[in-house]
Amino acid sequence: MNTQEFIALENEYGAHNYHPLDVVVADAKGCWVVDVEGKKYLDCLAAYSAVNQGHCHPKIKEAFLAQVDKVTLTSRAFRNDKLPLLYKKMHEMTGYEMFLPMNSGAEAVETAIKLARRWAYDVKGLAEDTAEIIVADGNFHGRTTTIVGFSDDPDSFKGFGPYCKEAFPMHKYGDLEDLKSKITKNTAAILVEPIQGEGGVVVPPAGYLKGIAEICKANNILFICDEIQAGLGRAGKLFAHYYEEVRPDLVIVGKALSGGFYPVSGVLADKEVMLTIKPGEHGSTFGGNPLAAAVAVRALEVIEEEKLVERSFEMGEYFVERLNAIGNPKIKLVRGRGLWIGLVLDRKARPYCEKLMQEGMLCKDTHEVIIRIAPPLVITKEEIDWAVEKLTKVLAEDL
Ligand code: IF1
Repeated sequence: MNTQEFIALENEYGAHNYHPLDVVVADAKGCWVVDVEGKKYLDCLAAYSAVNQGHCHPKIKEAFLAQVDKVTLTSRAFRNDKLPLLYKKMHEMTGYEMFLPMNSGAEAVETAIKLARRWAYDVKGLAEDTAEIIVADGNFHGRTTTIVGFSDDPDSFKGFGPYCKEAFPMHKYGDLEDLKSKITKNTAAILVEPIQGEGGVVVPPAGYLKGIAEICKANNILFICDEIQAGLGRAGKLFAHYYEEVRPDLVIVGKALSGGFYPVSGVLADKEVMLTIKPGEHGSTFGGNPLAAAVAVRALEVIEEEKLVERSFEMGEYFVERLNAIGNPKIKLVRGRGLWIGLVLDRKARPYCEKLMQEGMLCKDTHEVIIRIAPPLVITKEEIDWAVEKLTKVLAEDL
């Protein structure tokens, strides 16, 4: 079948909940994907940062295949011989006392919400059903009904209500004074992304995360940091909140935790918070299964062995420098951290993403005018040069 046939089949029988670029990927390795016609593309989205380690990483693949030969799923009704190793690895890499594994990012966010509420009732002493979790405008934390209920993007929330708005007061992202004004005696937690992805790679003003940590400490509130997309090297640090030397009470991880082989997510916290949830009170059939754990351990080891965090920082600086040097007035701003870059245009970005696709480079537009560039962290200088050449050429056109 060719590209058009695959697209026709998908449009006929698949739900229309996405508007993808019309490239049908059949093969991928490292930073490159190949479509069904055999055309190669540089992947500058990296599956929304799930393949930070590069597509089909050979070491993760080896761990995946070895585990498939042993046991893939036990459920948590029994123990397995891989999950403890993931717990240990998470602890050693991050310093948090405990980890609670789930599958998708949204599930991990839900888990953090439940942990924060339970902590608020059992430890902080709030009255049952009164806990408030402050969120930010422009947030993106997933697609479950609770989570879309505190989104301010109509595409996310409209037509899926009713919601419990009072439980999630919203403050202006980056504005500590506004945040303070939203705190009440019932505030249990503050939930933010350290950098907003869907918002268009929005880096908050310096001191914002530090300010949140101080406000949380002063008011006995939990700081929840959603590192699902920003974390595990994407932003040039293991976690994006390291830029401000804060230690959130809960850190949510996902995406690159499995290098794209398998959905693996979870929440990091210390015992005071984690042990508030008791046996039988939370879980998931697939969460913490041996295949997920084996893949996640190897995915984390690859980040360390290949120094992907440091690479992201260095290559990100180089990429931004080269983008700034393009000097095309259509580029209003280049922003981001590490290999997570938003190219803000003075016009609609989608036609440029489509043209880039024709040139062999895959990027995703967001918020109309922003081209999001987030390649696998294994990208080389030569590949960045190649990408800049394509961007220079395409942006010279009036689309
Ligand atoms: C889609 C964005 C990226 C996330 C943060 C939780 C989740 C996500 C910070 C939920 C998911 C995705 C999913 C995606 C598009 C996407 C995205 F543009 F919306 F913001 F990556 F840039 N927290 N992000 O970014 O994780 O349940 O999806 O595993 O296609 O909807 P999930």
